[in-house]
Amino acid sequence: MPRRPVLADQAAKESVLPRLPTDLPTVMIINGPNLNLLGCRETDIYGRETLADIEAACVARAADLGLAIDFRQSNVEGEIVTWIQGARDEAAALILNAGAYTHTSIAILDALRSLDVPVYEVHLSNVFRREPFRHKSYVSMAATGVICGFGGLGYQLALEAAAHQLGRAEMRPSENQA
Ligand code: DHK
Repeated sequence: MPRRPVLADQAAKESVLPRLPTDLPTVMIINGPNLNLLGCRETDIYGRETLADIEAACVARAADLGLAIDFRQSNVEGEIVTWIQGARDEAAALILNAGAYTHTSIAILDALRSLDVPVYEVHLSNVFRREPFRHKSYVSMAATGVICGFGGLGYQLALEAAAHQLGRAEMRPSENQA
């Protein structure tokens, strides 16, 4: 059966995780333009995993790490800026794959600079092996760290980094077993 991409803004509206109040620290995960087309867009570069696959893997990993996630996607720069601003009050950390806005958006950089929570920049592809215009990242200028080139696994690595920085790493079941 062909894999269907997540429609634009579907990820925001139909998140696997209901937006319920939680006692767990929430990691907001924001995906930028064209990432709704993962799984059918330039699969030689981005792979066959859909955004829904990545979200499901993040939900499972976050549960292991004692974190909640709020997973979103938008093709609209201003909406991403508004979500980043919202992370000031709603999130303990932010994972951001800003797609092509990574390389162009001073508005996103300014919004990130308003945060005082850790920011993890993620890219599926290794942007440094690609065109020179992808080597410049405005997001990096405000990011705590950058993960690129590991496909969807990069999101889980970022969650792991967030768990360490938020003091949740001891929540891993493997480390709690006697
Ligand atoms: C995704 C995009 O859409 C590109 O515009 C970036 C990034 C790279 C990624 O690898 O996830 O240049």
